[in-house]
Parts: sequence; C-alpha cells; structure tokens
Amino acid sequence: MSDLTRRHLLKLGSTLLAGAFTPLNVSAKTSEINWGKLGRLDYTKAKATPTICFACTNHCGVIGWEQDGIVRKIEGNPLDPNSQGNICSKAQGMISYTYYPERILYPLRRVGKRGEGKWKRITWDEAYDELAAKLRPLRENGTPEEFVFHYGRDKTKGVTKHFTNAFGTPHRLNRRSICSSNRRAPLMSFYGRDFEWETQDLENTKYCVNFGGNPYEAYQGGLFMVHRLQRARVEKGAKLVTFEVRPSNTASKSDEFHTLMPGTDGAVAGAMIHTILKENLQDEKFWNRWSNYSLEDLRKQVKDYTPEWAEQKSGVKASDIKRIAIEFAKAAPACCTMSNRGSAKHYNGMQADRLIRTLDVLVGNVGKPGGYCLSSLRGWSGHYGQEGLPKLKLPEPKASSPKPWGLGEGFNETAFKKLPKEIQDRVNNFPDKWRKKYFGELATPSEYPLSWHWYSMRVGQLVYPYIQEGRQKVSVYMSFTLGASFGYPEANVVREVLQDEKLIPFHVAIDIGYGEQSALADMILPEATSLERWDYHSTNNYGLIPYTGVRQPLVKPQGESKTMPQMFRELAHKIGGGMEKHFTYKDDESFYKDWYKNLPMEWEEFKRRGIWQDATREKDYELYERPLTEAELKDASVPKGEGELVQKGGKVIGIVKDGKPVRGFPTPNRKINVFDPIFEEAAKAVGLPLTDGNASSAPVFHDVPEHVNLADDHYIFSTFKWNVHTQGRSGHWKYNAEIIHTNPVFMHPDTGKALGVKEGDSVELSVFRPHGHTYRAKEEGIMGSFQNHVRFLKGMHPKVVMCSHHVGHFEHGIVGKSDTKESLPKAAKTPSLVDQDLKGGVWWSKKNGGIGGGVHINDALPINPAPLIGGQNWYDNVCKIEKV
Ligand SMILES: Nc1nc2c(c(=O)[nH]1)N[C@H]1C(S)=C(S)[C@@H](COP(=O)(O)OP(=O)(O)OC[C@H]3O[C@@H](n4cnc5c(=O)[nH]c(N)nc54)[C@H](O)[C@@H]3O)O[C@H]1N2
Ligand SMILES: Nc1nc2c(c(=O)[nH]1)N[C@H]1C(S)=C(S)[C@@H](COP(=O)(O)OP(=O)(O)OC[C@H]3O[C@@H](n4cnc5c(=O)[nH]c(N)nc54)[C@H](O)[C@@H]3O)O[C@H]1N2
Ligand code: SF4
Ligand SMILES: [Mo]
Repeated sequence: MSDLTRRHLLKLGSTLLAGAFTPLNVSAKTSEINWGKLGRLDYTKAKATPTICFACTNHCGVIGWEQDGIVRKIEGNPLDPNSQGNICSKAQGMISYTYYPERILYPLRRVGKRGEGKWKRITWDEAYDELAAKLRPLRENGTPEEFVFHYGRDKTKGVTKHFTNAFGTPHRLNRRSICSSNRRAPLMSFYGRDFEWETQDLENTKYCVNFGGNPYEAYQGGLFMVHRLQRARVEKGAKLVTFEVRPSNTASKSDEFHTLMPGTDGAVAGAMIHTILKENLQDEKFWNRWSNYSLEDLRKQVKDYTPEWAEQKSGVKASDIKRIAIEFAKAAPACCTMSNRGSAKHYNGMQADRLIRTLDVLVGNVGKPGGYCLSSLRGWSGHYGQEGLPKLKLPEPKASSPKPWGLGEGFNETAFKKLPKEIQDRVNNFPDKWRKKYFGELATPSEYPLSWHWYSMRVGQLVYPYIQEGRQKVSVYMSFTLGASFGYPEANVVREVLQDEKLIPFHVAIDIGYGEQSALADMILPEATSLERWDYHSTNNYGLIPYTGVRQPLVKPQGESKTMPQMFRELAHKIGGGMEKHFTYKDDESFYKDWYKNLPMEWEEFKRRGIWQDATREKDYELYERPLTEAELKDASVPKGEGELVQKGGKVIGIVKDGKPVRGFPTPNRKINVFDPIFEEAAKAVGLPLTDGNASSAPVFHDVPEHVNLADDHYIFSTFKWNVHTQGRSGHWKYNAEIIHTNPVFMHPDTGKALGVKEGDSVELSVFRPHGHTYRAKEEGIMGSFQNHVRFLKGMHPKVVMCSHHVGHFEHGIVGKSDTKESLPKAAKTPSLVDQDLKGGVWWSKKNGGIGGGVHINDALPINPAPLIGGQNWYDNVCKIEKV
C-alpha cells in the first residue's frame, strides 16, 4: 500500500469521526498509569537496558528506557549488526501490550461454559495442582502423546522442548505450514538439511529480482534487508525489480514493478532460466562444479518455458522477462533473487521457489559478494556446531518418557492400530527413513511426509480437523503464543474443536492477553511479556558475520505473571516422576547464563551490550570452497578421487575438489541439489500422481488447479501484511491500531467497474473450496463468506482483490475489538493497569461513531495445504464478489 493511500485512509478515518470524538478523562488515581500525563522521559533518571524486540519476526536488538518502574520508550541498539540501530513503529507495541489494561495477570479458571467468558482468579498452586493431576496419569499410564503442546513462537531456547521431551510426548506442534514451509523446503533440498533461510548480500548487490517478498513492510528479516538494499540502491545504483500482485511498499519503491497473475512466479523464473541459457549467459564453471544436474537436462526441462509462454501465464511482457533475465545474468555474481510468501504460498509454490533458486545457481552468484549468500550460522550447524558462535551449552534431555510415540524405538502399536486403515496402509508403505520418524498424525501427518523430512515443520492447519476426525485422542491441549482461532484458515473449525469438550477435555492457554485462543481455554496461565523476561536470540546476519543477543527483563513481571522457564520448572516439579530431574536451574538468569557459558565475554558485559559478535571474523562468502581444517580432518577418511565424499564417523563432512577436501554444501552429496528425487519418492509413498507438478524431481512449473479457466466473474482473493501490524497479535496495540484499524477490500478501479461497485460500497466476498490434491478439494461450492467495504487502488492486478488479515478481532479487549467497554472480567484484572487513553473506548469504535475495527476474514479461507509439504496456500483462493 502506498503512503499516499494510507494517508487517505487516515484522513478518511478522522473526517468521519470529527463529530464523534469522546474527550478522554485524564484524571487518574495515583495507583493507575496515567498515560496522558506521564510527561517527558527524564534521561537523568531513566535507565537504558538493551534487549531483543519481540514485536515481529525480525527480533531486532533494541534499547528500552525505564523510568519509575515503567518502560517508556524503545529505540534501536546500534550494536545489533543486523538492524544496525534501526527499528520500526511496531517496536513500541511491546509497551502497548505490557501495559494493556486487559492484559492477563493472574492464573484464571473458567467458571461458566467453555467460551462463555466467565472466569475466576486462582493461585498458581491451584493451577499447577489441577494441571499436574491431569498430566501425571498420561505419563504414568504410557499415553504421554495425549498431551498436545502447540505453539506459535517459542524463543525460550529449549525450555518448552525440555518439557515435552521430558514428558515424552511427540506432540510439540508448531505453525510452520501457516507461515513458510513451502519456501523452506526448496532451500533445504537445494542447500542442505539445516538450511532453511538465505542471507542475500544486499548491501553489495547490483541487481535484485524479487518474487513477491515484501521486505519494505514485512518479511522475516525485512528491516535488516531494507536499509542494506536502500544503501546499495542510493549509493551504488543497484536495481530492484519486483513481481507482485499489488503495489506493496516494496513494489511501489522498486525500480521496476510488474504485476503478475497470482501463482505464476515459477513461469517467469522458468522463462528467465530459458533466456539465460539461450543467451549463453550462465556460469558454466560454477554450475558444473556445484550443481547435481546437467546443463543439458536443465535445457530440456525449460525448453518450452519461453518468455512468450510465460507472458501468457503471468501477464508480464515477454520482452520485459527477457530483458530482466539478461540484466540479472550480466550483473552476476553481484546479483540475487529474493522471494517469500508471494511466490511460495500457492499450490505450485514449492516448485516455483525451486525455479527461482535455480536462477542463482545458474549465474553462479551463490555465496559471492553481492550474491545469494548462506550464513554459516544455519546451513552448516548440523556438522560444525553453530559456527561463528562459541558452542552454546544446553543440557538437553532425551525424551525420558516410558514410551516415546514413534515407529522407531518404543513404537506405540496400540495407538497406531487405532488409526484409520488408509493411514496405516500409507505409513506401512513408507520407506524406512520416514517410518522411523513417524510419530502419529498430528506431529508427522502421513499425507505430508516432506513437512517432516528435513525437520519438523508440522502442518498446523490440519491439527484441528485431524482431532475432529479422531486421528489422535487428546486429553490435555496446551496453546502457547498461538492465535489459531483467529489467524488460521477455517478459524471457525479451530474454534469448534476447541469448544468441544469431548475432543479436547482440557485446554490450557499460556498467553499475555485475552485473545480468541485464550477465550476458549479452561485455564489461562499468564506469561511475563518480552519486556519482563529472558530469552536467547540468534538469527542469520545480513552482514554475514554470525552474532547472538539476549532478551533481558527491563522491569519485573507484573501481577502474578511468570516466565516460561519458571512456569515449566515449577510444573515439572509438581508432576514429578523424574520430570523434575530435567529442571534443575535455580532461576531464569542462571539458566540463560549457563547457555552462554562459552561466550568469550563476561556475562555482565554481555548484558550491558545485549549483543555479542566476533567482528574480526571473515564474512561468510563461499563457505563451500573452504578447505576442511586439520581438526575436521582428524580421523576422517579422505578419498583421492575428484568429487568423492569425505567421511568422518559415518558422516559426510566434505567433498574433494581439485584434489583437495573442501566443505561443499551440507547436503548428503555436498552439492547443490537442483535435481532432487525426494519429491518423486514422497509422491509415490503417499499416492500423489506423478503428473502433479509437486511430484517432480526437477524444478517445474505447474498451474494452480483452481486458476485454470478462471471464470470472468471469479477473482483471486489474497491477503497481505501491513507495516504497522504483526499477524493477529497487534490488533490491540493502541498506537498501531490507531494508524490501521480496518482492512478494506482493495481492488483495481477497473475491477470495481466490472463489479458495478463504487469506493466505500459494501460487498460480500465468497470463497470456494480449492481444487487439486488437497484437503476437501472434492467438495464443490462456497466455503465461507464475509462482508466488507471496498477501496480502489491503482496498481492492483485486476483479477486480484485483497484484505489485510491483522484486524477484525472479536476478543483482545477494548482496542482489539474497537469497543467502548473493557471485556475482561473484573476478577482477572488489576487496578494498577488503567489506561486513561482508553476510557470511553477508542475513537474509531462504531459505538463512538467511527468506522469500526475491520472484518475477520479467516473463517472464509479454506484449509488448503500444498501437496507433500503441507504449506497453507493462502494466496490461491478463488472467490466471487457481490454488491450488498
Ligand atoms: N509488518 C509486519 N512484518 C512482518 C509480519 C507482520 O505480520 N507484519 N509477519 C512476519 C511473518 S510471520 C512473516 S511470515 C513475514 C512475511 O513476509 P512476506 O512474505 O514478505 O509478506 P506477506 O505479506 O506475507 O506476502 C508477501 C507479498 O506477496 C504478495 N503476493 C500474493 N500473491 C502473490 C503472487 O502470486 N506472486 C507474487 N509475486 N506476489 C504475491 C502479497 O501482495 C504480499 O505483498 O513477515 C514477517 N514480518
Ligand atoms: N489470512 C491470512 N492469515 C494469516 C496469514 C496470511 O498470510 N493470511 N499469515 C500467517 C502467518 S505468516 C503467521 S506466522 C500466523 C501467525 O499466527 P499465530 O501463530 O496464531 O500468531 P499471532 O497471530 O501472532 O498470535 C499469537 C498469540 O500469541 C499471543 N502472544 C503475543 N505475545 C506473547 C507472549 O509474549 N507470550 C505468550 N505466551 N503469548 C503471546 C497473542 O496474544 C496471540 O494470541 O498467522 C497467519 N495468518
Ligand atoms: S522490525 Fe520492528 S517490530 Fe520487528 S523486531 Fe524490529 S523493531 Fe521490532
Ligand atoms: Mo509467518
């Protein structure tokens, strides 16, 4: 969304509300936080502490200013080599949620029916006693798998895994499929098991081709990327080309922005490969040295992917595709691709990203200055430890339960035999490598073996329907930092399952706020917020030298909220039976201090700086060419032959090149696997026809099934992320919600014309079930609908309509719901958290004459996992639109 349009929106909001604004009562009691009267921060009294932001996935190093026991301001930490002292507007959200009057500060027990909103305050002892009494027998009776732990984001560095391992449940579920699994799979297939994320050298690049990544307003790592890319562009004339379906901030600020038909990025990338080969612009030396696929085979594979063919598919002019391909290749090796959910969250997204990744290998920019780089922190960690960081210590318990539930050691035959025959057959058909890793349908869904082939990416959106289908008996379900009942597809199914006491006899939510997920719990345990707790942090550095940072408390946890390390330690001791053995740390700080035992910096100094990095280290260029060190070669078998693999203790650790052992890539053959039989093998194992593009071992373009022959009156409904919001958890951050609180249906003016609607009109948008080999694809017809108002936006693809998915909450309190009254029961509240700004409700609330808080859309979005990998195809939805 362009800045201009956003200003329009704001202006529209304030014009509408001019007459309806309720003056706020600013006379506060002394015990209350009076936001209107806090006055200026007094830097002579305030204390600055570095920590790590938790307001989005970037996790920037920040500095928080605390005065009189209240965190007042967040600014950037210049020592963070990734963010380099920059922050965004969402960072202050941490203050909003920490002092939110409807924050949960005491353990709560449901008193009415589930979901009825009636709660009583209980003590931590009562909470632990009840929970331990429910959990202990599962462990003692040998059914630990009936404890299901499901999280959204977990930065505790092992505390929760400690707990689930010690308990013995395989059900440590995440939501990778909702987010990025379609995109991670190609990376791991190409570059190696641990390799789930790249680190383009953006500050040195000359040419970046972006397939639907949106770093200027979102992206995991967006903030780190954008200032580097801007420097390269402004100071060195680098070029950014973006393929998008709407004028995102990134697209609008690119040198070139081409709208394309959704789900056709693979076709454009395929045609770029075709062009580069035709023009003979490939880096043949690099390709032959490092890829496992012959150029001849690649030529055959992309023979028909002409720019003219791609124009037909995507709508991008053939001449542009050709020109961009040539410019890209000529800039090599200082050029790179970028992609994210735009290209990947489609039925064909995994293969689209494989075609995009092939471009980098073809022009030989991998690991080169200005190119598509790989961080030593991630990609090589499986073999070399977290390279560039001292070995961090965590005494991790192996699953200590009497019966870990898996086909390997301790396979739970009884539980397996209860599964439907179709699933048993499928699992019995698996090759050993999958059978041994199969832990049941929730953790390792048998239809989606690639979701757990490299590591556990899970298929979060299927957890609830699978429980509904009886694929797994659940006794205790625990959600942690998870907003599935708002933010998952078919969120109504999530709520249905969470509401059903037969399916989920006990639901405990660990949250900081009263959101849609915690509202459906039997017990809520209040976690200390990111400004009140410790966490470990490390991620790829776009400056290409690994670093680590620590999240530390700026203030004490408010009310009776507790941190996870404390909560799980205390609960483990209550459960007993050996669980307590794994939770011996005395307090949170000593737990994290222990983690950082080998850091070559005093703990107090590390706390003072918040970040550690060995800045003298060489940048992570061409890691694959690095010779194996003497230490690595000790006891290794080094073959003489070219291209042969170096082994050590049964593990492949390198490859012989030019007669010398070098590292190569952390794949089984130490090469880049442009060709990977795993796709075909997985397809065979689950019975996916080999004609489905997802099954192809070579990168391939395949149409999105429901987009073929799209009717004139059907459109593609897609979603996007606003720069000032984070998923479903920022709707109640008051300053952010003040900027964006609605989510109109954006469409091109011509689309409006075709539909006979004007700006501001209400429409009903109805979404169909998907086609292809996916969940409930055989069912025809409309899956769900919602009504919302229309806004025109030039630059939208005319067949695409879009809403953001952040707002439209029906919980999360006075700001989240855009209400005039607080909804959290008095029993749960503390009198000290009163925000004078919020008395009388927010100015945009409908009851105050405002525009309201947007529309919840996720009930109308079908569960649509991509074949084999299970990533949710968020951007494929076919819909019809009617004026209301
Ligand atoms: N401000 C903000 N930042 C965030 C988050 C947030 O919620 N808010 N969330 C974080 C998380 S969890 C994630 S996963 C990342 C996501 O980061 P991104 O993937 O960069 O952002 P998205 O908005 O999910 O999707 C990217 C873009 O894809 C476009 N798109 C849709 N269909 C297509 C298509 O077929 N082709 C192309 N080329 N483009 C298409 C959309 O218009 C959208 O602008 O952001 C992270 N950072
Ligand atoms: N339509 C549509 N929906 C989408 C997407 C899309 O593209 N389109 N994209 C999605 C993506 S990329 C993602 S990653 C998912 C995210 O989906 P979720 O994993 O559900 O994440 P959030 O929406 O951020 O919800 C997090 C929950 O955690 C709670 N929380 C926040 N901070 C803390 C904390 O410090 N401690 C604890 N215990 N709880 C906390 C919040 O109150 C909230 O209830 O949503 C997705 N939903
Ligand atoms: S990008 Fe903004 S919200 Fe995200 S971690 Fe950095 S400062 Fe925090
Ligand atoms: Mo995400």
